[in-house]
Amino acid sequence: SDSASVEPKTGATFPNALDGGSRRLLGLGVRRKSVFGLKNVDVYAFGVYADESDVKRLSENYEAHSSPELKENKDFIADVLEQDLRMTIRLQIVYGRLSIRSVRSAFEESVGNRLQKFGGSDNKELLQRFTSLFKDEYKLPRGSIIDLSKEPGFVLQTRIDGKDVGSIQSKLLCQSIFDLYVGEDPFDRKAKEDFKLGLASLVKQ
Ligand code: DAO
Ligand code: DAO
Ligand code: DAO
Repeated sequence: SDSASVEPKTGATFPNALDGGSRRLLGLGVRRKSVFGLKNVDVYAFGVYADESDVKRLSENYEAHSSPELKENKDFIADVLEQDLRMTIRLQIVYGRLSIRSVRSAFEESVGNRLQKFGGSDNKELLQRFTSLFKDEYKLPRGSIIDLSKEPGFVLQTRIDGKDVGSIQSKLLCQSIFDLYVGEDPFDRKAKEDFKLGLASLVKQ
Protein backbone atom coordinates (compact mmCIF):
# COMPACT_ATOMS: atom_id res chain seq x y z
CA SER A 1 0.00 0.00 0.00
CA ASP A 2 1.00 3.67 -0.08
CA SER A 3 1.66 3.91 3.61
CA ALA A 4 3.22 0.57 4.52
CA SER A 5 5.35 -2.27 3.12
CA VAL A 6 5.35 -5.96 3.93
CA GLU A 7 8.50 -7.98 4.51
CA PRO A 8 7.65 -11.01 2.34
CA LYS A 9 9.30 -13.88 4.28
CA THR A 10 7.67 -13.05 7.61
CA GLY A 11 4.61 -11.00 6.61
CA ALA A 12 5.69 -8.24 9.02
CA THR A 13 4.39 -4.77 8.09
CA PHE A 14 6.50 -1.61 8.24
CA PRO A 15 5.36 2.00 7.76
CA ASN A 16 6.97 3.64 4.72
CA ALA A 17 7.95 6.62 6.86
CA LEU A 18 8.68 7.33 10.53
CA ASP A 19 9.18 10.51 12.48
CA GLY A 20 6.35 12.45 10.88
CA GLY A 21 7.38 11.41 7.38
CA SER A 22 11.02 12.48 7.30
CA ARG A 23 12.63 9.06 7.89
CA ARG A 24 11.97 6.95 4.82
CA LEU A 25 11.94 3.16 4.57
CA LEU A 26 14.75 2.11 2.23
CA GLY A 27 15.26 -1.61 2.93
CA LEU A 28 13.58 -4.63 4.54
CA GLY A 29 15.16 -7.85 5.75
CA VAL A 30 15.15 -10.75 8.19
CA ARG A 31 17.55 -11.59 11.01
CA ARG A 32 18.00 -15.36 11.21
CA LYS A 33 19.95 -17.25 13.80
CA SER A 34 20.91 -20.87 14.23
CA VAL A 35 19.66 -22.40 17.46
CA PHE A 36 21.93 -24.98 19.09
CA GLY A 37 23.71 -25.26 15.72
CA LEU A 38 20.70 -27.17 14.44
CA LYS A 39 18.20 -25.09 12.56
CA ASN A 40 17.79 -21.48 11.59
CA VAL A 41 14.97 -19.48 13.09
CA ASP A 42 13.67 -16.14 11.91
CA VAL A 43 14.20 -13.96 14.98
CA TYR A 44 12.95 -10.63 13.70
CA ALA A 45 12.11 -8.72 10.53
CA PHE A 46 13.68 -5.30 10.19
CA GLY A 47 13.31 -2.06 8.26
CA VAL A 48 16.11 0.41 7.53
CA TYR A 49 15.14 4.09 7.50
CA ALA A 50 17.13 7.24 6.70
CA ASP A 51 16.22 10.90 7.04
CA GLU A 52 15.47 12.37 3.64
CA SER A 53 16.81 15.87 4.25
CA ASP A 54 20.04 14.56 5.82
CA VAL A 55 20.62 12.29 2.81
CA LYS A 56 20.10 15.21 0.43
CA ARG A 57 22.41 17.46 2.43
CA LEU A 58 25.17 14.84 2.73
CA SER A 59 24.91 13.76 -0.90
CA GLU A 60 26.67 17.00 -1.87
CA ASN A 61 29.85 15.35 -0.60
CA TYR A 62 29.45 12.60 -3.20
CA GLU A 63 28.54 14.75 -6.20
CA ALA A 64 31.84 14.18 -7.97
CA HIS A 65 31.14 10.44 -8.23
CA SER A 66 28.78 8.72 -10.64
CA SER A 67 26.17 6.40 -9.10
CA PRO A 68 27.49 3.13 -10.69
CA GLU A 69 30.88 3.98 -9.28
CA LEU A 70 29.39 4.54 -5.81
CA LYS A 71 27.33 1.35 -5.95
CA GLU A 72 30.44 -0.73 -6.54
CA ASN A 73 32.63 1.08 -4.06
CA LYS A 74 32.91 -0.98 -0.87
CA ASP A 75 33.98 2.01 1.16
CA PHE A 76 30.94 4.06 0.20
CA ILE A 77 28.56 2.58 2.79
CA ALA A 78 31.28 2.57 5.42
CA ASP A 79 31.69 6.25 4.71
CA VAL A 80 27.94 6.89 4.89
CA LEU A 81 27.82 5.17 8.30
CA GLU A 82 30.43 7.59 9.58
CA GLN A 83 28.24 10.59 8.76
CA ASP A 84 25.95 12.37 11.20
CA LEU A 85 22.92 11.04 9.36
CA ARG A 86 19.64 10.38 11.17
CA MET A 87 18.65 6.76 10.67
CA THR A 88 16.46 4.13 12.33
CA ILE A 89 16.49 0.36 12.32
CA ARG A 90 13.06 -0.94 13.30
CA LEU A 91 13.00 -4.54 14.52
CA GLN A 92 9.76 -6.49 14.66
CA ILE A 93 10.04 -9.68 16.68
CA VAL A 94 8.72 -12.79 14.92
CA TYR A 95 10.24 -15.49 17.15
CA GLY A 96 7.72 -16.26 19.88
CA ARG A 97 9.97 -17.32 22.75
CA LEU A 98 12.69 -14.71 22.93
CA SER A 99 14.18 -14.24 26.38
CA ILE A 100 16.09 -11.15 27.46
CA ARG A 101 18.97 -13.44 28.31
CA SER A 102 19.23 -14.70 24.71
CA VAL A 103 18.90 -11.14 23.40
CA ARG A 104 21.79 -10.11 25.63
CA SER A 105 24.03 -12.96 24.56
CA ALA A 106 23.25 -12.62 20.82
CA PHE A 107 23.90 -8.94 21.18
CA GLU A 108 27.25 -9.39 22.88
CA GLU A 109 28.26 -11.63 20.02
CA SER A 110 27.06 -9.56 17.05
CA VAL A 111 27.62 -6.04 18.35
CA GLY A 112 30.72 -7.06 20.32
CA ASN A 113 32.25 -8.32 17.09
CA ARG A 114 31.63 -4.97 15.36
CA LEU A 115 32.91 -2.93 18.30
CA GLN A 116 36.12 -4.87 17.96
CA LYS A 117 36.23 -4.36 14.20
CA PHE A 118 35.83 -0.57 14.44
CA GLY A 119 37.27 0.26 17.83
CA GLY A 120 39.79 -2.36 18.85
CA SER A 121 39.68 -4.56 21.89
CA ASP A 122 38.82 -2.28 24.80
CA ASN A 123 35.05 -1.95 24.49
CA LYS A 124 33.65 -3.99 27.37
CA GLU A 125 32.44 -0.89 29.16
CA LEU A 126 30.51 0.43 26.16
CA LEU A 127 28.92 -2.95 25.53
CA GLN A 128 27.90 -3.19 29.18
CA ARG A 129 26.44 0.31 29.15
CA PHE A 130 24.22 -0.73 26.29
CA THR A 131 23.24 -4.17 27.57
CA SER A 132 22.39 -2.68 30.98
CA LEU A 133 19.43 -1.03 29.21
CA PHE A 134 18.00 -4.52 28.65
CA LYS A 135 16.21 -4.98 31.94
CA ASP A 136 15.14 -8.49 32.91
CA GLU A 137 11.54 -7.38 33.34
CA TYR A 138 11.13 -6.42 29.67
CA LYS A 139 9.18 -8.88 27.60
CA LEU A 140 9.59 -9.25 23.87
CA PRO A 141 6.65 -11.32 22.65
CA ARG A 142 6.03 -11.83 18.95
CA GLY A 143 5.02 -8.48 17.40
CA SER A 144 7.15 -6.35 19.75
CA ILE A 145 8.78 -3.40 18.05
CA ILE A 146 12.26 -2.11 18.88
CA ASP A 147 13.52 1.11 17.31
CA LEU A 148 17.25 1.75 17.27
CA SER A 149 17.62 5.37 16.18
CA LYS A 150 20.68 7.37 15.40
CA GLU A 151 20.03 10.97 16.47
CA PRO A 152 22.18 14.06 15.74
CA GLY A 153 25.58 13.95 17.42
CA PHE A 154 25.79 10.13 17.26
CA VAL A 155 23.24 9.46 19.97
CA LEU A 156 21.79 5.96 19.82
CA GLN A 157 18.25 5.98 21.17
CA THR A 158 16.40 2.74 21.93
CA ARG A 159 12.62 2.41 22.13
CA ILE A 160 10.53 -0.65 22.85
CA ASP A 161 6.93 -0.44 21.63
CA GLY A 162 7.29 3.33 21.47
CA LYS A 163 8.66 3.70 25.00
CA ASP A 164 12.10 5.26 25.39
CA VAL A 165 14.41 2.90 27.29
CA GLY A 166 17.62 4.91 27.04
CA SER A 167 20.13 6.82 24.93
CA ILE A 168 23.89 6.49 24.59
CA GLN A 169 26.14 8.99 22.85
CA SER A 170 28.81 7.02 20.97
CA LYS A 171 29.89 7.20 17.36
CA LEU A 172 31.48 3.77 17.68
CA LEU A 173 28.27 2.18 18.99
CA CYS A 174 26.21 3.78 16.20
CA GLN A 175 28.66 2.63 13.55
CA SER A 176 28.76 -0.90 14.99
CA ILE A 177 24.98 -1.33 15.14
CA PHE A 178 24.20 0.04 11.70
CA ASP A 179 27.03 -2.00 10.18
CA LEU A 180 25.14 -5.18 11.15
CA TYR A 181 22.30 -4.20 8.83
CA VAL A 182 23.91 -2.38 5.90
CA GLY A 183 27.67 -2.91 6.35
CA GLU A 184 30.19 -5.28 4.84
CA ASP A 185 28.70 -8.58 6.05
CA PRO A 186 25.03 -7.74 6.66
CA PHE A 187 22.31 -9.92 8.21
CA ASP A 188 20.35 -9.75 4.94
CA ARG A 189 22.03 -8.83 1.61
CA LYS A 190 18.81 -7.73 -0.04
CA ALA A 191 18.15 -5.15 2.69
CA LYS A 192 21.59 -3.69 2.12
CA GLU A 193 21.18 -3.54 -1.67
CA ASP A 194 17.79 -1.87 -1.35
CA PHE A 195 19.22 0.60 1.12
CA LYS A 196 21.90 1.63 -1.39
CA LEU A 197 19.39 1.97 -4.23
CA GLY A 198 17.07 3.89 -1.92
CA LEU A 199 19.76 6.40 -0.98
CA ALA A 200 20.43 7.07 -4.66
CA SER A 201 16.73 7.51 -5.44
CA LEU A 202 16.21 9.93 -2.54
CA VAL A 203 19.05 12.05 -3.89
CA LYS A 204 17.42 12.21 -7.33
CA GLN A 205 13.96 13.22 -6.06
O1 DAO B 1 15.64 -19.12 22.60
O2 DAO B 1 17.77 -19.08 22.90
C1 DAO B 1 16.78 -19.09 22.16
C2 DAO B 1 17.00 -19.08 20.70
C3 DAO B 1 16.62 -17.79 20.08
C4 DAO B 1 17.72 -17.10 19.39
C5 DAO B 1 17.84 -15.71 19.91
C6 DAO B 1 18.52 -14.76 19.01
C7 DAO B 1 18.45 -13.38 19.53
C8 DAO B 1 18.77 -12.36 18.51
C9 DAO B 1 18.80 -10.96 19.02
C10 DAO B 1 17.48 -10.32 19.10
C11 DAO B 1 17.55 -8.89 19.34
C12 DAO B 1 16.23 -8.25 19.49
O1 DAO C 1 20.43 -9.13 16.02
O2 DAO C 1 22.31 -9.62 16.92
C1 DAO C 1 21.41 -8.81 16.67
C2 DAO C 1 21.61 -7.41 17.14
C3 DAO C 1 20.44 -6.90 17.83
C4 DAO C 1 20.63 -5.46 18.20
C5 DAO C 1 19.48 -4.86 18.87
C6 DAO C 1 19.21 -5.25 20.23
C7 DAO C 1 18.41 -4.26 20.96
C8 DAO C 1 17.57 -4.96 21.91
C9 DAO C 1 16.98 -4.14 22.96
C10 DAO C 1 16.18 -5.05 23.80
C11 DAO C 1 15.89 -4.54 25.12
C12 DAO C 1 15.21 -5.53 25.94
O1 DAO D 1 23.13 10.97 -9.58
O2 DAO D 1 24.85 9.80 -10.15
C1 DAO D 1 24.21 10.46 -9.34
C2 DAO D 1 24.74 10.58 -7.98
C3 DAO D 1 24.02 9.59 -7.15
C4 DAO D 1 24.57 9.50 -5.81
C5 DAO D 1 23.93 8.37 -5.12
C6 DAO D 1 24.28 8.13 -3.74
C7 DAO D 1 24.37 9.32 -2.90
C8 DAO D 1 24.09 8.94 -1.51
C9 DAO D 1 24.39 9.97 -0.54
C10 DAO D 1 24.15 9.48 0.81
C11 DAO D 1 24.56 10.41 1.83
C12 DAO D 1 24.36 9.96 3.17
